[in-house]
Amino acid sequence: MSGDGLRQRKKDAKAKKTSGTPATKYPEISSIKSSILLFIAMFTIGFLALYSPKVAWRLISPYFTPQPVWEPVPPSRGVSAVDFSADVPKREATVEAFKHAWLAYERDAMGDDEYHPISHKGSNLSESGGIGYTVVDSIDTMFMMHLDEEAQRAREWIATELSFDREGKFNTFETTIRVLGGLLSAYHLSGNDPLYLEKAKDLADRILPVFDTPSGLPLSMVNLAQRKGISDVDNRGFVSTAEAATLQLEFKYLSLLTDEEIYWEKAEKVMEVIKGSHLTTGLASIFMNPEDGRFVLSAIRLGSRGDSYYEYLLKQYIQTNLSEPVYRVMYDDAMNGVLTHLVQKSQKAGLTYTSELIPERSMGGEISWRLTPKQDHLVCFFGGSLMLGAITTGSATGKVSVPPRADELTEQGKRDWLAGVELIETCMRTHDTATGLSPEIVHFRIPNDGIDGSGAAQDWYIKGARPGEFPPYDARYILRPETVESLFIAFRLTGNRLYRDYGWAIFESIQKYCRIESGGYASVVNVDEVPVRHEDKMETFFMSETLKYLYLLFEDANVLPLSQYVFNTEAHPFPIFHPSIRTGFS
Ligand code: DMJ
Repeated sequence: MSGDGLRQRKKDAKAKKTSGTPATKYPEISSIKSSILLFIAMFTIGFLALYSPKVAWRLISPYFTPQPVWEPVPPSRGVSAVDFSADVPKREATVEAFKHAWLAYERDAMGDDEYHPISHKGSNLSESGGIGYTVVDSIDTMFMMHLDEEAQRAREWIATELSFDREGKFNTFETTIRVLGGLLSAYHLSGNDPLYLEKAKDLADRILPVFDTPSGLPLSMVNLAQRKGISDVDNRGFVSTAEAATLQLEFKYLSLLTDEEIYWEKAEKVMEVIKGSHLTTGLASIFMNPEDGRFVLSAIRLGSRGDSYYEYLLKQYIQTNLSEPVYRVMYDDAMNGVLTHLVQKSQKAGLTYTSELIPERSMGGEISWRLTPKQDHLVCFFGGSLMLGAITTGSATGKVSVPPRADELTEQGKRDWLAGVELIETCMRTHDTATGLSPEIVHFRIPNDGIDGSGAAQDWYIKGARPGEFPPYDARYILRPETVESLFIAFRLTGNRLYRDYGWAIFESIQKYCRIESGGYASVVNVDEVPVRHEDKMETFFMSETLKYLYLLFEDANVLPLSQYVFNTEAHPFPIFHPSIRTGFS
């Protein structure tokens, strides 16, 4: 240490000796003061405990209730956090898998909406011909994977064969997220090839009439040739909440690209109607009535028909660069409702999972809600979504670290982040099956559920699975992407190698049990049975989502960064933008 440094230390020590506060100068006075303060505090708490025990407990409980420890990510198995560069061999393995799927489809069923890899056949959603369901859903994955020749052939088909002048009942939501979303993303990633925007506009114009209802909520189906909305008679004309509220990213981006406000207005109106329906708990039932714009008494869940409603609340806020606070309010309300009412802990291992609320009407007409410990595979998008939400609406400081530090998040942000991390762990536990694939639906054990303990050794089980009988619907794996979607987000937000390891394990299981030797991939009917039995179908989201998220998990994180892109619910990335003229409703 230099002489100057030593002199400074001596000065500091002297200053400390002489500059104490009055209390430290006269310790006896200080201790009398402390005693008086302690007495007043004890007296106040004693008084409150007698007359208002709740208030007293609120004051003292933080000192007695253990506070959750901030552990932002689960520990990597023996490996510390890694950098974000590509894991090239694993990334390239996903490209090979994509080619195995695509080339078989192209060989057997080019242009058909869906592919059946075992019978080597294609099929269409309507008898009047395909609408490019598989081709359009896959093309942006080809751009990302630099499969230029495949992308060129897909473009050729779109240019020469694709027509939306098709009679038949097409699902409004599926057509929007897969085909409109795919075209818009292809437009952006191709460097604005006008073909894709032209097709996107043609399709959107055919879909628009679905919004012409008394409330502005869309009808579930559309006849693209007639440009006419069609009621879903199977569901009494109701539209599911996820379907109504998962069109907005696509229509708003189209509005930006074409400078035509009609797309924006129609999509945003839906959100205004939902907000106006007064969701006191922030939770949304899974059906709404397009006639009056109200919620219909029906289940509340994060699974089918509910899932992407919650996803798009957050993503609409992100899409317009956090410039529309109404979505932040709606999202935060929804998360408060979900975390309070739906998120549960399992009995033995304390796994975080989500339940469903099922309405029941008594003979006297009174309604009560039954909590059911059922979790769809679809819910597994929610772990990553919660983490993304935590650093977005739960950020206390604006920009947060990777992974975020406790002091960078609000209390709600910390709550959501931890729940997201835990939910991903739970989803990974549902992969603890004979195939390493997770089932379509799991149930968690609750007291008095009447389940034979030997049939459910772990905290969750597949309902209705009986030895010797055909597997129930719940036991299937249909090539869904939700868990790997969450792993991709979690890796980008933490840099934790564990998430890549998890993703690789799932990819290996898919390779082992879903890959069809002659080409393509198929669903398995029971994830807990080896050798597997296949179902002859390769869902379009396998190439558009599952393989894309796996590819991006192993790709350099500078590619499509989450700070610049928002992924639609079918994994089609759109750039984040700042809207110049429109403002959200309030
Ligand atoms: C996809 O079509 C979309 O992610 C949708 O939101 C629901 N899930 C399927 C894939 O599982």
